[in-house]
Amino acid sequence: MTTAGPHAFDAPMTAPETDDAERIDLGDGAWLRYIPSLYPPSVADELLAAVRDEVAWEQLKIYGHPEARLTAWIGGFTYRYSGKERKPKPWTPTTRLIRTDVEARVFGASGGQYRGVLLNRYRDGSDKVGAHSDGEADLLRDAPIASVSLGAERRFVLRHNTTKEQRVIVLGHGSLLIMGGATQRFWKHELPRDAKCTGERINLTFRQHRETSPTARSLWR
Ligand SMILES: O=C(O)CCC(=O)C(=O)O
Repeated sequence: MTTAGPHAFDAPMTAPETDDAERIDLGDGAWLRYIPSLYPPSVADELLAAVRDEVAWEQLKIYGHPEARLTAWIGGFTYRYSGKERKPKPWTPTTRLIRTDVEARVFGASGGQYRGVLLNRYRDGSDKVGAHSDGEADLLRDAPIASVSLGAERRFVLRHNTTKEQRVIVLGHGSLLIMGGATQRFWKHELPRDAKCTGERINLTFRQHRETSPTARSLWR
């Protein structure tokens, strides 16, 4: 496999190099950082309850079938993915607070920003998201995607597009997973069903969009 060369929209390789981050090198310029405790359990409990209450959840239909989870898109612009156009909802106090913490961990002093977050709410283990990559044209290529988990532990499965190599990470309450570099180009990820899981989980996935994107607006914040 070849590593794709530089690209006009390539993002800098940004990742927190801290002691509490588990570094996972996926090869070909793809990498993960897993921080098990961005938030201690008591704080994560409060954030889970607040996000659940503040956010206007929707159950979208794909090709006429309801998705097996609830979602929300928060940000300053319309997000196009999976053939859908998603109008944004405004930031809530708690999603804004989490965004600030995540930006500090991911970008540090470089001052990078996330201008949108896709939220997923898995009511129990029968909710899931199928294998996909977050590779929409409007996303800044190779920019770090930061995923905060609140609530029940779930298995997050990555599978390489050609070799089919598989990596599994158990995403814990209050954790932060960063997918960076070429991860979205060479790997797909999914959150499979888990018949044993009875608890609820909320996930916030922060993405960076191209400022030049036709869908980007000046209402970032
Ligand atoms: O819930 C998760 O951890 C995965 C969410 C996800 O894959 C996505 O929003 O693209």
